[in-house]
Amino acid sequence: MDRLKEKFKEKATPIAAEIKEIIKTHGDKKLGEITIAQVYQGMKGMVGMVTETSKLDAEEGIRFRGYSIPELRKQLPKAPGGTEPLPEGIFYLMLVGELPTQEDVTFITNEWAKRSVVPKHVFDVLDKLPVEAHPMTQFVTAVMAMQTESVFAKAYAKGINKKDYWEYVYEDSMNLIARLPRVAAYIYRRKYKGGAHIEPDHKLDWAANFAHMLGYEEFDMKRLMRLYLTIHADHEGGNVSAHTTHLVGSALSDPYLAFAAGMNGLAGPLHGLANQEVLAWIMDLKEQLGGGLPTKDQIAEFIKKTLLEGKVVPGYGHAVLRKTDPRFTAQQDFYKTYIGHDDICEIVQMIYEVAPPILEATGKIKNPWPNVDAHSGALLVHYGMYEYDFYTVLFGVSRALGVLASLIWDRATGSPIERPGSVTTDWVKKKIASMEQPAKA
Ligand code: AMX
Repeated sequence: MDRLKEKFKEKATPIAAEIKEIIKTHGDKKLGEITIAQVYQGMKGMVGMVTETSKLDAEEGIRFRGYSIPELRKQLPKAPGGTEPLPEGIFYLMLVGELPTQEDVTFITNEWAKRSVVPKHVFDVLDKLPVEAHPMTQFVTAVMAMQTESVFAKAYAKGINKKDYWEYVYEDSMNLIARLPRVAAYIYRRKYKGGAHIEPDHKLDWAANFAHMLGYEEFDMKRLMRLYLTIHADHEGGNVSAHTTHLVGSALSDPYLAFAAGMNGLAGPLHGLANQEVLAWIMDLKEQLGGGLPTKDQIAEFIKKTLLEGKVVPGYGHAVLRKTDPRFTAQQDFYKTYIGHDDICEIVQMIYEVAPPILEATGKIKNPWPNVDAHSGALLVHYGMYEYDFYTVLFGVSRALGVLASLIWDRATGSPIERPGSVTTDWVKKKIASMEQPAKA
């Protein structure tokens, strides 16, 4: 058993026993009430699952195992000469529940390098897809093609003891995370760089090697990639990609199947595809105004026009957050610290000043503040990655860290198949009538 797996086992075994005890002793205690609005409107605010890796606060934003993003930018281990955290560190933190040492992250970097070989048939499958296929379609297809490698699926077919599930899910998750940058870079180079692929450089950390395989050798892009892959990793359990991975995994579908399902959700414009939508929206704004830097008044008019057309302003709003997303703030800080001036990033700052009061004035948008996607594309464009329909793949590579760490926890704690109840409108109407009866009597 490798040292990370050993450490996880040490942590998870007593917690799994504790959870069993909590269910036995306190299982009938109530955590809240369910309203009709929640049932019809996406179950917002309804506690429905346990996710150990991170917890979202509506006002403060995300905390990973209790640590905020500013804390993690300071406290997680860095690459030599680096200033941003290594994503290996946030994976360790989410999986183990403790801040890693430099040695812990080096172990993960080496482990992922060892596990990173992608079977040839995956590239063959990608090569058969039309190059125009959306990068997320290609990404999910590649993950599905890699499912042939699932050690969980093979072991399950032979027959395994329930208590050992997590070990195989750990192996699949580590292999999958190790291979995703290679697959994503292959898609990028195939689609936008005429198929001129770049071999991995295993002397580099996971994020820097990813930047290298994408074709970006500058120190600054590697630094951005480390931050990007850290802050997109997890956002508690109820978001579409995390919840889908958890749900599909609950049927004991292996990590490849579960993660691919989650990625299909990330590919939706209200979720992870919003980062591409933001850039498309800004480019459209620039084009309609004849290029150059727009004024704040022009931006305000463009926002109002978007709303009048019945479209969403991408990068703004959130199902849980009610303040500026700290992932937005971290990227804004990166811009101010390392870039200083860039036209697209300046437009992002101007939108941040102009959009919230306009969105608030609609009276219906619950959160008028920017989310993570409002800033990410502008930084990527600054370093030369103009192909914005690729951005969600970067998000997906990062999201693997959180949802797969959670999947390992699900299997280690004996989380069962998920099966919430559903009702019909007829049922709801009858329920309302029965609730109103005593009041009328
Ligand atoms: N622009 C225009 N309208 C918006 C809006 C926005 N940015 N955000 C919310 N609204 C609208 C909703 O569409 C809804 O309209 P309706 O009543 O006519 O159906 C109304 O305001 C109330 O919505 P809400 O309760 O405030 O939000 P929600 O929980 O239903 O949805 C979200 C949350 C993120 C999908 C929504 O804010 C949105 O569509 N934002 C733009 C897309 C985006 O940036 N998504 C990325 C989110 C982060 C991520 O997952 N990566």
